[in-house]
Formats: sequence, structure tokens, C-alpha cells
Amino acid sequence: MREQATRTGRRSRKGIACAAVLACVLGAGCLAWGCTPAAAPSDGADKTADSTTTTEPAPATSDGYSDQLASISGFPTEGRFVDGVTALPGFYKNSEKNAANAEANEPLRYTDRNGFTVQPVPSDDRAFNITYLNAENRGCTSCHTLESAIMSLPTYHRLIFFGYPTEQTFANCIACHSKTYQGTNYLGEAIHNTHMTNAMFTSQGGTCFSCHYNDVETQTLGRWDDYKYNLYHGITDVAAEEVQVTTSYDQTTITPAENRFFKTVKDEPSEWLVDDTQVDPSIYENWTVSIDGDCDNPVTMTLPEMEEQFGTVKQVMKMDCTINGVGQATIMQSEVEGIPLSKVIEFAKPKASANIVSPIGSDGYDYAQMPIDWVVDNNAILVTKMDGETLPNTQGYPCMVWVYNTSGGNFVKRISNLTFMTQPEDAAMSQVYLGEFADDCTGEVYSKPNSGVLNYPTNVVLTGDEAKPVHLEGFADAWNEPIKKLEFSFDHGATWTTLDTPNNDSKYWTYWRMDFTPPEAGTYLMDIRTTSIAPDGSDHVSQYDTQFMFTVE
Ligand SMILES: Nc1nc2c(c(=O)[nH]1)N[C@H]1C(S)=C(S)[C@@H](COP(=O)(O)O)O[C@H]1N2
Ligand SMILES: [Mo]
Repeated sequence: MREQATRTGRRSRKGIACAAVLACVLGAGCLAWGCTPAAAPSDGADKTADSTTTTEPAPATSDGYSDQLASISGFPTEGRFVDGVTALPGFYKNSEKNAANAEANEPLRYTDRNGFTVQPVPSDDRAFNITYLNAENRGCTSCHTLESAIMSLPTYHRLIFFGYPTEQTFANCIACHSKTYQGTNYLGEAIHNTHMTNAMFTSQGGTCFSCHYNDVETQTLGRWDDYKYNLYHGITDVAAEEVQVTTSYDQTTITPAENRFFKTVKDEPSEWLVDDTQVDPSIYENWTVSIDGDCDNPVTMTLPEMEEQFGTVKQVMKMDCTINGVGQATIMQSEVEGIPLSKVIEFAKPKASANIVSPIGSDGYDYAQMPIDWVVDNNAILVTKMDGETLPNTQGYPCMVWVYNTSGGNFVKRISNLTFMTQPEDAAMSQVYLGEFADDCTGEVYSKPNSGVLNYPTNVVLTGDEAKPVHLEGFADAWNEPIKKLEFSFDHGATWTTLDTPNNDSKYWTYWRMDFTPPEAGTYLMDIRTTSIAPDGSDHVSQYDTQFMFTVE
């Protein structure tokens, strides 16, 4: 990991752009408002102004708008345009204008907090992106990081911090804030209300189009961040037949400790227990787990007693948070060691009726109610060590449940109870999280299967050795579904290079590596399309491509 550096060089142009808003929700009212031409000075208003503030009468052929243009650029205010075309080149010089505009509107670069140089908007020979798309002032992260926006809310909202230098985006908000999960209090509602009435947003000229793209095809306001990479000028396309790229993958790569993600528990920040210099061995020695509920042999044991009684196993396991959005880095893989829950369950003797076991966190986290069979079949363990060391505080010291083929939402930190329960059969799988949240805009599963780049933030600028070739690496994962293939495109999805991943095991993530030799300096866009194998054997193709832009010099 690079040295920490603060975000610098961020200058603000007029206008603002903030957190993404769901496309479908704004509807015709806002669209119509957005399409109505903004107030152009009316003849009436200008004439009134002229009569009271100027001594010379305004030229008969002029209007207020032409006067303004004339004062800016020497634009002729008299005579038919068609008679004066030879005079136009005096100021209407295409190439000079384009170059001057491009120079005056060089896209912003800055150093991100991980020390990477990033340029969110590509340069193009006219500065089209800046001038006409207003691209630097649109989309959530043109104004704020997602982390700082959430931390600045007036009420508590739990946080996810990435360990990989990937940029967190609204993609990580979709799952919990979907209509299917939140009902009427969905993301668009929350984002509209926190932005449209927010002085920071309005005072900087924030509008619908700070967050939205007007998609004439679908007649909706789409999320700018979903469209932006396909709208930018200045991206060099490379077709699959020409692209110089090598790819490989494995399923064994382990996440370095510094790249593990951290999700806060529901406590106060002072109780997050993130300081590993404060790890007190007596917490581990004295930690008790109550094995209770619908079982014949309820018992309370300390962790050392459980290790003694049930032994420990070591296994490589992935943790993919169920909300991990398209291209996001709420994922890791580690070699974990701990007590097999199958042994604990056997010892506890669940009642014949019991079908659920729920590890409950000391913070009250009780979302993980899993079928007993699922926990046994998927080799759940009560983890006490990660990569050979005592579990760090951030990762749930002194213990955390991990389960194969199941998302991080079921991995409970600091469990106080293992409770057996009896639930109606049809409800039994409802709290096993497998990344299947719906996307309100399409009604499809949002981010399964998923993929992402983990070694650079999108929009990174690479020079020197890092540019020849460009080395990219990252994951593909679909929770309980094996990955079938990854496809990479460098021409906006027209042609694809395929990386097949035969005999894939859904217990582990799929970690890919790529070397891309850029044909020339410039900005490139990589689209990743991921395919997993659905339980019925059919191909499950990612709904959205993961998009990653980079500039090489
Ligand atoms: N006790 C407790 N355990 C918890 C949670 C929680 O809020 N409380 N969140 C879960 C979720 S949703 C995830 S993704 C993982 C995150 O683990 P990490 O911080 O070790 O990466 O912890 C899980 N375990
Ligand atoms: Mo999660």
C-alpha cells in the first residue's frame, strides 16, 4: 500500500455533482424541467435596461444577447451573416479555438488518498468532456468520496472501508437501498432529499444533471456514473484482434493484511475495536459463547475450552460482502483457522425440529440465521486466526464465523451465542445472503456475478514502468456460483478477449491478472463482463459491465 496522502489539487468549477440517484424515479416532471431552455435574456428585459442605463440608443439590429457576444468576441452585430462569411475566420478559427479550449480546460488531476495520480475525465482535443458534458462536475465522486459523505450524515450510518485502493462508489449503496429491501425509503428518495435541499449542493449550482444523464432512448434520467465512460470523448479503442494482452487466473491468491476491507459493527466508533496495539489476550482467554436455543445439550464455553473440545482446522476462504456492488472491493480471501461448527453442532444435539443455527454478535448482530445443514455442508468455522496470526480487532477479534459459498453478511464477528431455532421450511434460506439484491432500475439481480480491479483505482494515471505493460489484477466472484469465464473489452464492448475458468470452485474467489501493452499514450477503458454458472446449469451473465478507465503516458 502506498503512503497515505490527502486528496489534493481538487479545484471546483461551477456546478456540483453528488451521490447517484436512481434513474427511474425522477420521472417526467424533472425531465421536462431539465429540458426547458434555461432563462435566456429576453428582449423586453434588455430594452428596459438599455433605456435606463445607456445614453446611446441600442443599435436597431441588435439584441441583448448579440451585444453580450460582441463584447466577448467581437462577434458582428450588423449585416446578414451570409454576406460576411469571409470576415468570420478572423475569430471563428476551428483548430485554434479547439486547441485553445482544450488548453484552457485541461482535465483535473490529483493525488488520491492512497497516493495514486488520478484523472477522472479524459483529455480530448477540444475539451468536449469538460465544456459540453460538464463531466468534472457530475457523478458522486466529483464532489465527495462515498466514505466522507456517509460519515458526514447527521445520523449514524455504518461504514465500509476498502483495503484495496479501489474507489468506492454508489454501487455499494444499491443493495441495502433497493426498493425490494427498503420499501419506499429507497436510494433515490434518500439521495434526492439530502441533495436537493442541501445548501452545499444548491449553492454550487447542483441540478438534476449533476447526478443524472438524460437518456433519450429510454426516456429516463439515468445515473450519470453508469453512462459516463460511454459518453467521454478521448478514449482510445483497441479491438480484440489488435489488443496486446495476456491474462491468467488462480483461485488461491490471498489478500495481504493491509488490503482487507473493514466493515464497522453497529457500535459507536469508540467501540469499533480497530486498534490492534490494544489487543488484550485476556479477552480471548475469557471469551464465552453460549450454545443455546432448540438443542438438547446447551452449554456455555470459553474459546480455549471450545478449541480443546472440538479442535481446529485451517482453510482458505473468501469473504464477499453480499452488498458488494459492481466493480467494488468489499471482498477478500484469507487462510483462516478455527473451530469447525459441525463439531459444535454435533455436540449441542439440536432438537429434531430445529433447522436453523444463528451465530449472534456481541453487538446484537443477529441477521445470520442459516439452515443447520447449510452451515455443516459449507464447512463453517469459528475463526480465531487469519493468515497464521490472531484475528485482528478489525476482523472481529477474538472470533468470527466464516462459511463457504455464503456472503460476509453471514460471517458474524465476536459471537456471544450460537442459537438453534425452528422456522417454517420455506423461510429457512431467507437469511443466507448470496448477493442477490435487486436493481430497482431493471428488476434484475444487481451485481451477481461480479468482478473488479483491485490494484489501482479507476481513472489512474500510469507512467514509466507502470505503463509498459500496464499490470492489472482483481477478482471475479458470484458467491455460491462458480465463475465460467471473464471477458475483457477495450473498445467499449464491441469486441472481447475471453478468459475461460474451467472447473471453477465457488468456495474460492477467482483472481485474475492481466498485462496490457498500450499501443500508444492515451486513455483506455476496460469493460469486464463476467459469467457464472447458475444452480440450474445455465449461464449467468453480469447485468452491468465492470468499467475501469486508465491513462498511460
Ligand atoms: N458482530 C457483527 N458481525 C458482523 C457484522 C456486524 O455488523 N456485526 N457485519 C457483517 C458483514 S455485513 C460483513 S461484510 C463482515 C465484514 O467483516 P470485516 O470487517 O472483517 O471485513 O462482517 C460481518 N459480521
Ligand atoms: Mo456484508
